[in-house]
Amino acid sequence: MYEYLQKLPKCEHHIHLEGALTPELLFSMAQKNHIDLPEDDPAFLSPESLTARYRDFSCLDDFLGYYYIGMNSLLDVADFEALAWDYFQHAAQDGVAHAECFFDPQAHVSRGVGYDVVLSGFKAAQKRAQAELGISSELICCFLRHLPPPEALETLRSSPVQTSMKSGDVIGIGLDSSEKDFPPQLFQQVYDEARALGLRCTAHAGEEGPAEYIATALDDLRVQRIDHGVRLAEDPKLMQRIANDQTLLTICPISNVYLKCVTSVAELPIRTFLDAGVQFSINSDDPAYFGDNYILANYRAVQDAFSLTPREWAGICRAGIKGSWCDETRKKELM
Ligand code: ES4
Ligand code: ZN
Repeated sequence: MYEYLQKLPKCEHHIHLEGALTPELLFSMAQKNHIDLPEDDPAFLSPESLTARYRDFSCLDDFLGYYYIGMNSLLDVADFEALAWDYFQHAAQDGVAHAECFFDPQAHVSRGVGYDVVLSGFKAAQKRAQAELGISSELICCFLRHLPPPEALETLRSSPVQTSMKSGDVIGIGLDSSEKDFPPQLFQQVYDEARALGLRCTAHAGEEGPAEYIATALDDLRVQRIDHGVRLAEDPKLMQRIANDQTLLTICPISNVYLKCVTSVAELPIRTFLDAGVQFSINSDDPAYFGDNYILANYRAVQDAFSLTPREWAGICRAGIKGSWCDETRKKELM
C-alpha cells in the first residue's frame, strides 16, 4: 500500500516554503550570512538540539516562535532558491506532481529583505523543478494575521507585490500565523482587493481556532479553500455546506499532532469527512519543523490510522486535482 501511495500523482496545496527550512540549512545559512541565533535558548546550540526541540512544541504559537527565528537566516536570492529547491527534491521523491506553495512576504520585508529577492529565488527553484523534476508549481502569498490588517493591505498594495500578482507569478492569497483571537473578518478588505485583482483566495481556519472561523472565512473573505479546517467536524451544518459547495480542505495530519491540535492522527475526523462527502487534500504544512515528514509521510500516517481503500485514495487525489489552481490543461494531465 505504501508503494501505491508513493506512485499516486499527488497535489500539495499546503506547504509553507519557509517551513521547509531544515535545521541544517538554517545553521549553514546563519553562518554564511553572519546572522546571530538566540544565545539564551539552548535549542540553538546545534542542528541536533534544534531538531530535538522541534519534537516538543506545546502549541501553534510555540512553533511560530521558532519558525520566525529560523527564517531570519534567509537573506539573498540563492538562499530562497536553495530552500525551495530542497523542498522540491523531497516532493519529487514523494511523488508530488503539482505543488501550490505558501510564502510569508511580511516576515522578510519587515527585516529588510526585498520582496523581489524572495520571489526571484522561489521562481528560479520553480523553473528548475519543472525542468528537472517535472513538478508544476504555483505561489500563494500569505498575510500574517497576528500583525495589524493595515500592514497586510500595505503589503498587498506595494508595487512589487502587485506586479507579481498581475504577471501570474503569484496566483492567490492566504492567511496564516496565530489563529486564536485573530478572526478572518479582520482581513476582509485585503481579500476584497485581492479578489478584484483576479486572485484565488484561501485562509487557515479551524486549526486551533473554532469552527466559527471557517464560516467567517467563507462568508467574509469568500475563500475557495480552507487550510486545515479540522474543527469543521464540530459543526455538522457547516460541514454539510462545505460538502455541498465542494470546498477543498487542505489537511495537514502530522502538523496537527506536532502542534497538539490532536493527540494522534487517528483522532482526526478523516472518516467523518469521507462519510459526509467533504473534499480534502493531505499535506505537509512545515515538514522541516514536524519531524522531517513530507507529504508521503502524511499519506502513510492517514493510511495507518484509517486503512483507506485504493478507491478512497484515488478519490482524495481526484478531489485535490479538482481543487487545484493550475490551468485546465495541467488539470487534464494530472487526472
Ligand atoms: C503555519 Cl501550521 C501553521 N499554522 C498557521 N500558520 C502557519 N505558518 C506556517 N505554518
Ligand atoms: Zn499552514
